[in-house]
Amino acid sequence: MNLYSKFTSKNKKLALLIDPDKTSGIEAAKLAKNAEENGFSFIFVGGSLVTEPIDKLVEKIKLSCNIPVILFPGSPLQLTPKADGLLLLSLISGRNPEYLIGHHVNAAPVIKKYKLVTIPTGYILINGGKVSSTEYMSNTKAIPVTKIDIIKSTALAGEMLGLKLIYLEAGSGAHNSVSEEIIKEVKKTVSIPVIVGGGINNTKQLTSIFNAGADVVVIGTAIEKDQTLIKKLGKVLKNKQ
Ligand code: 1GP
Repeated sequence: MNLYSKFTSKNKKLALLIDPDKTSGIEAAKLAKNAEENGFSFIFVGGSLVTEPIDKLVEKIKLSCNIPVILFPGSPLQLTPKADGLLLLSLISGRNPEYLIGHHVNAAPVIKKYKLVTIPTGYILINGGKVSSTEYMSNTKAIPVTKIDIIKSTALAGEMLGLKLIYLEAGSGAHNSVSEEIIKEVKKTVSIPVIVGGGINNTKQLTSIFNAGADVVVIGTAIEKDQTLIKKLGKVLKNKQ
């Protein structure tokens, strides 16, 4: 099965996000194993600002689990051939050319050399109730939650441009996760899989986000704070299959 088909499969999917600056290699390996045992489909690795080398971290995660380890990079410095693939993010909610195509030009030869499987992803930042690291680091604005037509058109334009996934991002540690209404509307608008992340802290939120139509849900901060959440989130996932 190729990597992209793991995103397009009908079943609901959970991804654990590991930020290399917040989690050591040993800890990341333990979390990844736990996530796999509880039905998670992917481990995403990345962050807005990563100062630790990610090679060794990815290597350690790979030794502890068999689910795909996918780079979710905040910058072209966060690349390693050790990963199974890469979400090649284009920040289509923003108007900063560096995050739309500039960094990609720098990264492309390295990605080719590393033979990384890439999945072109339309990354849409939606206001999560506070200024997110993504917003600050990318020097772009998040789309206001009330501008649902703009969010839908952005996702549709991404699909028409040939992007293969839409990622609705409220920002890591967001006060408000992406609303059910936004997820429902985007799902009605595009036919590619929709990933949702940012500020998801509990099973109730996860259930409503899955019910709204999210194909993949990404959780990082809440699990960093409470690892017992992995099992609880896994149970929600099981009930959805
Ligand atoms: C951030 O969507 C991810 O890019 C996950 O967010 O850390 O808030 O779970 P959290």
